[in-house]
Amino acid sequence: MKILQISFLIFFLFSCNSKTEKPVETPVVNNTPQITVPEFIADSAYAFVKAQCDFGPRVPNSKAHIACGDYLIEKMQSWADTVIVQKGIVIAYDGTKLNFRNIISSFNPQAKTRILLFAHWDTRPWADKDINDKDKPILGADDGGSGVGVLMEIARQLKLNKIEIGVDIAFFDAEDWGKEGGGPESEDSYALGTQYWTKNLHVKDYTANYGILLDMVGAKNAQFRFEGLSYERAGSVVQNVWNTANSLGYSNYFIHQDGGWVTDDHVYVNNIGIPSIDIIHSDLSSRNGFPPHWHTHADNMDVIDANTLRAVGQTLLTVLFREKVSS
Ligand code: AHN
Ligand code: ZN
Repeated sequence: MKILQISFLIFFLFSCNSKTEKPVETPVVNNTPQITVPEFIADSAYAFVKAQCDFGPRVPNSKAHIACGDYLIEKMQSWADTVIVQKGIVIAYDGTKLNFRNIISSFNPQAKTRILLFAHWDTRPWADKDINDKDKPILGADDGGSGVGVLMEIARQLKLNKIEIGVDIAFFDAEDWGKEGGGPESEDSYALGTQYWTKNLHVKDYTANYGILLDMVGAKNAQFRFEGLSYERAGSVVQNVWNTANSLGYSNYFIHQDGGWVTDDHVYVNNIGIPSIDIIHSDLSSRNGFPPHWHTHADNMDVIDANTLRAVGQTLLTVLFREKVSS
């Protein structure tokens, strides 16, 4: 009886074995399409930051501001499908009339799935955080120049490499003529160009799936942490961007940690229903949470590092090219 059982068992095992010895080749169906993400050329972005600084401080109502605006429009026209320039006057908290231009460039303007990337291109009229020459305008290599430089290189890459989704790149003006120190006067005193745009959209009924603001993304060893409103209103975008950065090896820049809350252009874009995040330099060792060069004359090309521009730019290009078109 036992022998019979064992021989059955052996037969059974053998028959199973013989089945697995020659497996039927079933073709592996790969539903994930191959995505190639273009390489972000950091030296190119660096040159775009320097080109802006070479105009001098880009303070509204100045010659350098006009000249740099013309340069940005010309460059974006050479890369994007459409460039719309919004021109007007906004009144600053101190009563100054600021001539502004918002420059909005689009790729695949007809596409339903859209991502909005934005940065401010004007620079602060004062160096109020400096100990010297407080009343002189800053160069704003990082605060203004860096975000625009990264987005220019992304625009250049989108011209060279077709993308399926729609991408809008907005350079907002008159961000940094704001009042420091709180109080009713400082409320809504920053981001005047963005505030204007949210009330006067460049395209009727414009919307985007989400938005990403770049603010001070060029300094050596910069760190980016979860900004409060970004996490509250667009937590999944924050996670996607930070996880993507980490997967590319940029975890020294993109830290999975809470930063502070910042009143910035993204506040107003969130207010019109486009969930938006702020990638902004966070410095835990400083009292205000910003890097030491912030609103000082040290914010010049010396603080800019191409490696930081690459970390941000390559992360964004990867996020864009992995985004799926919704039907
Ligand atoms: C305030 O200082 C209130 N918000 C920071 C916005 C800003 C200015 N980002 C760069 N410059
Ligand atoms: Zn600033």
